[in-house]
Amino acid sequence: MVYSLFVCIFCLFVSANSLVHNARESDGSHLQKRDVQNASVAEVSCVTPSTLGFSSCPLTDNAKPRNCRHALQLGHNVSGIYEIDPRDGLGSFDVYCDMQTDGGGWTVFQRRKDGSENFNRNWNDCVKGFGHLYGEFWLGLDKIHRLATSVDLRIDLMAFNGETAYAQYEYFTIGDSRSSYVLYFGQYSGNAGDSLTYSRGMKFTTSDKDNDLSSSNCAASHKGPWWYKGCSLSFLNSLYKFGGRGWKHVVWSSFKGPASLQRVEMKLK
Ligand SMILES: [Ca+2]
Repeated sequence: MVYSLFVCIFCLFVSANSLVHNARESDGSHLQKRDVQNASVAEVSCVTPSTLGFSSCPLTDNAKPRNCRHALQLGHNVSGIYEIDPRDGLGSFDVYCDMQTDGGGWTVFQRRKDGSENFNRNWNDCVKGFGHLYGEFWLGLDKIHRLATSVDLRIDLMAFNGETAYAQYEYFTIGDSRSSYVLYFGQYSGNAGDSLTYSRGMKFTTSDKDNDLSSSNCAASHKGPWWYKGCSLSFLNSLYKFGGRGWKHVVWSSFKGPASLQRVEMKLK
């Protein structure tokens, strides 16, 4: 009798808690729905980390950030992998967001840091992307095209002696596949020197697709795909080698001449 009574009280306790929990859930979804209905544009500011915590925010498709800058505006200020949707009807994908450098909000599309990934890839690999977002990677020309819509390009560089520098370009844009991802951007700023303006207006070249202005294939001779003219002053997709020197290595010539670099990140905001 006493045992039954105890079980019954326990059941009531669980049921009551469950009701409260369900009420909270339906409140939450109701609020979310109302927010979606009231939104004047196709984006919804979901519950931010400052109110309920990062993981408690169930993102609808419309609430996915458009890019890392948008993710930062939504309150996500920790560097890491985020699912973004550029709202171009082509769907969402994962990117690495740098939320520290220069105010954060940078969508990283290339990283070299330890030589673990082979960057001397063919055209299809460069279009689709390769590598790991926490390690070395190339996001892929199709995705870079979707993100590079007259935004700032920042290139962070570190030499093997630990010295750092950066180059930044405004209005960074690359064309689509029909243009062979032609490269456009505006003014340079920074302290690494300008090793990219030489490549302005150039198409992307890989060892199996020669779009450069040289009689040879610059990607083949410099061991890495890039926006070559005839050929280049920067080789950020070429061979990674500690102590390496020469124009077949990870080089930004106005920073350390032909000396191979220890770390590179290319990012957009
Ligand atoms: Ca050529």
